[in-house]
Amino acid sequence: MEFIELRSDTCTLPTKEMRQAMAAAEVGDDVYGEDPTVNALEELSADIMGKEAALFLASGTMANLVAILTHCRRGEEIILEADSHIYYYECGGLSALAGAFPRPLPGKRGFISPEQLQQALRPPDIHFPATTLLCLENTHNRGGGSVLSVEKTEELAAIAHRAGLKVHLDGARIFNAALALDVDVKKLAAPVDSVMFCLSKGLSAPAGSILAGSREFIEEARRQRKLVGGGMRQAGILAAAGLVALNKMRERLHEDHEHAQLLAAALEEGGQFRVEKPETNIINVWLPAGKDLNAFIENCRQKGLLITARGPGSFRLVTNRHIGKGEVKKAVSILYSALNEL
Ligand code: TLP
Repeated sequence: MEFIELRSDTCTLPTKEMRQAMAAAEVGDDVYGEDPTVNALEELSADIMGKEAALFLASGTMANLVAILTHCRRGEEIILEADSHIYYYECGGLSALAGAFPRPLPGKRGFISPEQLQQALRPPDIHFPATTLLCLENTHNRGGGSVLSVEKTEELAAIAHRAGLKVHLDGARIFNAALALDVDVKKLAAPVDSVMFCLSKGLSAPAGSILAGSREFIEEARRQRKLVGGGMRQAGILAAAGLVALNKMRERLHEDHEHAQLLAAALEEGGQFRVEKPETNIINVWLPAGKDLNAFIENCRQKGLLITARGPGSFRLVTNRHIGKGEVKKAVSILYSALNEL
């Protein structure tokens, strides 16, 4: 059966151009810094983010972990939002592997307020861990692809910096955020010390994420990447697809946002689901009270639609390159028939 794929934009397949670039990629040993394609991808990434340097990593999870290992020592406290990907979906790696101590704050659609951050900052005292890092996420995954403005990013980063913290931005979908805000992505990255973004989500590369920051930060991050086994040798094969992703695929993300709007509006029209208004390509949806979420997801699968649970009674739809207007229409009809059969 041909499935309609709304589980995640991570499921996007590489384009023909990516596969050709991968086959033709010039490669070398990247641990020696000798892979020209990885070097080109890192240079382009740093340039796009407006940072001094960048590093290619296997995944977004690894890039966030390496950022934390580079910014923090064991026992230090990280302030982050309670639904953030780093806290919620990364196997507790910040503690298990980096030895950091998380201070999760509840946010609104993924974002904490400047007041909350201010209140969470405690004066130096031997009872408290040293707080050294603030992590932000833009767009926010569990917030339903919600977007943090340049001004809010600046405000939160300024409070953190005044208190001596560094700021890391999980920008897995930062190009979606920049598009929704109609700003250059550099403006979203400028207030933070490090930024991570994924090549393998809406941009459709088969694998890979980038961490960008100051030259000094990236030099140390390169060592931390080696520590976690992330030195990948002839990684230019993957970086070649990443270059196509950055050069060719950013310009089509607006289609995913438009399809998310269409999908949300059509679902809402039926009146049975509670649908959160999408800001980018992720839609959070709630089933009517008392309906069995697992049975609903299985019904959808049997009818050819793939979706994922996000919490009790709630699921997520993520538009991506493989979803056009036809798929949106079909998905809405499957979602309603799957609900009516419960
Ligand atoms: N998110 C995945 C799942 O892990 C939930 C998805 O399907 O959305 N930061 C953010 C904000 C993310 O959404 C993700 C992936 C990551 C980091 C991790 O990236 P990968 O999957 O490359 O490790």
